[in-house]
Amino acid sequence: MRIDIVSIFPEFFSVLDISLLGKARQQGLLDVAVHDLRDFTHDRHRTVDDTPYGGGAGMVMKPEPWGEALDHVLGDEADPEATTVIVPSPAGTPFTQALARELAAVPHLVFTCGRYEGIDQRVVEHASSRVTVREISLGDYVLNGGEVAVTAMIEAVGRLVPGVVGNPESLTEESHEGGLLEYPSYTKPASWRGLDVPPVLMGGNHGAIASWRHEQQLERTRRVRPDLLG
Ligand code: JQB
Repeated sequence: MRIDIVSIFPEFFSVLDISLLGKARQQGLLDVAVHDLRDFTHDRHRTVDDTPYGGGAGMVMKPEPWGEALDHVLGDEADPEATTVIVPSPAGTPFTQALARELAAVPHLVFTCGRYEGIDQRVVEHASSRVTVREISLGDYVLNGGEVAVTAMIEAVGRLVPGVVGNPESLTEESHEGGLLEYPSYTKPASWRGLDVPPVLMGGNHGAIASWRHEQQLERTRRVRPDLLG
């Protein structure tokens, strides 16, 4: 999978050099390139923002640098099946595990990291005439820009790319894949600070363990996320 990121803070994404995604990049499973939006400006101050038409607080990102940056990363690509531009926004559709699965099947993802009050809406409109564009929100809270959201999205999508997570079974057993939260996990020692591991997990009865875990998933989901049960 090819991933391009455009941001005025390219150094933010050094985090992608480490851990699981860093290894996946070294193995060639993920090809990540980070681009500085200011490299696509032409004035001496490398200006990326301006005042909003219609008034209001804050600044808006100018369309011209974004247009040039997207022209650069998209090249002559025009297949809406093969390329998706992701525009993180508090006004986007919610990011979910199902959406992460969809995006993991797209060969080329382009992430646009806005700042200030966001990007001139015509950038979305124009890119939509060439490739698939999705405005996506990480969740219902306000961040200062797209970088943190993009990092979370790349981690969630990247680990679903075949080969990135060593044991693919660990992908299906976790929270949200089966529509339920995951069951609680325990490791050694069997007793710690007066707290014992649930005995069923130490009995070796695999049927009993599976039903206990499923019951825990249901109880936990009912208690903390009843909305998931519908
Ligand atoms: C600028 C962003 C998020 C991108 C996601 C999420 O856009 C704004 N509107 C009002 C106030 C502040 C901003 C700041 N901002 C670009 C940008 C916020 C994403 C964002 C997001 N994805 N919350 N905030 N879940």
